[in-house]
Amino acid sequence: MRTPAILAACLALIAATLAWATAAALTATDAWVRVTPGAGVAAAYLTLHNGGTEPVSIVGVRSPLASMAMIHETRLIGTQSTMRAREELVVAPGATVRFAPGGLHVMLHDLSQTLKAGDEVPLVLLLKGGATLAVTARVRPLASE
Ligand SMILES: [Cu+2]
Repeated sequence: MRTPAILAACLALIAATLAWATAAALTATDAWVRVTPGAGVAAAYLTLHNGGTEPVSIVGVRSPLASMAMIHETRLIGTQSTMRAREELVVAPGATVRFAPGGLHVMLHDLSQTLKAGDEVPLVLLLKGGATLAVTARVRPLASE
């Protein structure tokens, strides 16, 4: 009975192809980091574009320079600015999602080194299905918007 083995191999191949397709469809540009001196945390911003025909879900972020990284969203509730974690961020086919001060950002906690303008911060976006997208963000001076 060889069919199950062949079927399993086919499914594995399809899964691998889907994961690759997902990663290739999502592109990240304009990645940068704003540091607050002495805070031990920093916010990273970037622009995501889904050039594919399927939604792409981002389910996590990692950085070798931070012990913890997560997607946050800043919202104004009344006059109070609050941040909350986004467990999953879906980028629709053809959509562009812009992370920017006052909105979506990647929060970097417990930085392992002091960041200064011009430094590069590697980020890895974890996509649903197991694919990843590596991005390099450059540190900009504090006054940047
Ligand atoms: Cu935050």
